[in-house]
Amino acid sequence: MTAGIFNRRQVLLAGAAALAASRLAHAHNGTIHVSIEKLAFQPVEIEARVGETIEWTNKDPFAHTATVKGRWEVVIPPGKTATHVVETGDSVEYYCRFHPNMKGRITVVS
Ligand SMILES: [Cu+2]
Repeated sequence: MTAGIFNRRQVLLAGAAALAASRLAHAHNGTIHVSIEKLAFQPVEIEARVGETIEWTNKDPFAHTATVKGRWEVVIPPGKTATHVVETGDSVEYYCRFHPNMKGRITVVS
């Protein structure tokens, strides 16, 4: 009987985890993590609040950027992290200046 309840809880937890994973990435402790690997931002789309920090981790052996033309640019050296604090008006698409096919999107939510 106890085992049955435990199993049901496991199933519920697995379901909740799957649901969470399917939604847009969201902040933990005010920092949103985006990894860069094999010439791609992961996740591609993030939601952020003004004042939260986006932290990119570059797992590739060469530099990337997160660039919003005419606004800001973050250079992320190979194997390193770099951050940007979300500002009003940061609902933008960004790209890598060195690899313009690399694209990401930030949506500012309140
Ligand atoms: Cu790049």
